Amino acid sequence: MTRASTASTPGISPLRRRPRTISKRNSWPLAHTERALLVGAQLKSAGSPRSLKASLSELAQLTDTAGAEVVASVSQRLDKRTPYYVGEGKLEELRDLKRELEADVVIFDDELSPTQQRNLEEKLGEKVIDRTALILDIFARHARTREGQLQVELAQHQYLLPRLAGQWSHLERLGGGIGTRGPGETQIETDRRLIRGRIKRLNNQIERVKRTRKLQRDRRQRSGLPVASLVGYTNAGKSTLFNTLSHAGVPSEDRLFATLDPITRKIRLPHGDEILITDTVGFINKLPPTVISAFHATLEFLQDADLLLHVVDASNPGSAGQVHVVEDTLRQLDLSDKPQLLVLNKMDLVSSNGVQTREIPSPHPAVQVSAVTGWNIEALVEQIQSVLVDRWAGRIV
Ligand SMILES: Nc1nc2c(ncn2[C@@H]2O[C@H](COP(=O)(O)OP(=O)(O)OP(=O)(O)O)[C@@H](O)[C@H]2O)c(=O)[nH]1
Ligand SMILES: [Mg+2]
Repeated sequence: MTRASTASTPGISPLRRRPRTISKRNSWPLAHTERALLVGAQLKSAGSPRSLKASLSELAQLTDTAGAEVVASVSQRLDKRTPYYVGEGKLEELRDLKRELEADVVIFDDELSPTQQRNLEEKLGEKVIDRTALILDIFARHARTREGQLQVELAQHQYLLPRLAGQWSHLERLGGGIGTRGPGETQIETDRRLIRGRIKRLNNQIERVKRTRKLQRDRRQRSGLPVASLVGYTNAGKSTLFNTLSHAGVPSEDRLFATLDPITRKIRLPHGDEILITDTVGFINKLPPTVISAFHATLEFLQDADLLLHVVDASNPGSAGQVHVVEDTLRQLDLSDKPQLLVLNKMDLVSSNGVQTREIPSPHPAVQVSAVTGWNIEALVEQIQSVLVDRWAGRIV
């Protein structure tokens, strides 16, 4: 029973197999496009109906990126937390809706606790997924480099471990006896031990990759070139801007988390100075701590940046909230003190659709651009030059 529910969690590698094979077997799309029912809940004290709606529409985009079809979205504002994530009445409604719409999977817009997950599986049947598992599934599809793949696998195992532990303590609570002995019990213990061993090995492997990366960083530092790093909410246009600035052919897509692995290019500024520019994974609201910690090796290279170019999709109605999420994540990564420029991107959409530029509260200087049309890129480059070259000059003195 335990094995079945473990194996059904998308993006989570069943044990004792190589992750690549498994994630192919377990990730979307399956034989047919899966039909997904989305569920979002929010404590009334924790946010507005608008933020609940925005989060659910982001979940729909994530679901689409993962290759499933959204058949309905259900939301509820709650007075207090519940064992079923939503209230019991809503749960009945979900069960009926799932049957009626023939949904294959129910996706919840927050990380479910192991107990909530088990409770929901009991009520709704197989295939209950949370936001974290969905994000990990997308990451597993998009990781191209060895380091990216190792980090995704680490995050998946860290996500899985307490869930197995939860199932284990559930059996312990029954106090042994009929139905709790035998292969099931041994299996959970074995699984936990295997996962711990795998986590340890993954950490070692990541550590080795990190050491190689550090050598590259040292070499780069010796090259003495200043570094500008693109950061920002997923889909803000970082890779498009990277391409515009460096004439590289990095894939950019209207999809969340199109980029996962970091990339660096050298560019020459108009006055002849050379700098390095880097592109990396985007941030998202409710980015699970396991993902941030697993991606530490990738995100660590942001520490080397002399300037952060915080790219914002200015045409998005939720841009102010997205800026807030990015600033929060930068704080968690200890990067808030870095010099920063706010790059208000997609300005071509802002003017042509009559969308107003929104007030974005930020202490950093802002430049409006369009990475797609190239509009005002010179002004951005001027700003980059003035921050980086001044700093660089300051360094040699
Ligand atoms: N209209 C318009 N679209 C843009 C602009 N910049 C980027 N886009 C589009 O926005 C989508 C996302 O762009 P990306 O460059 O992949 O965004 P990203 O920030 O790298 O996204 P992730 O790697 O997924 O985090 C693509 O469809 C781009 O064509 C812009 O200035 N104007
Ligand atoms: Mg990108």
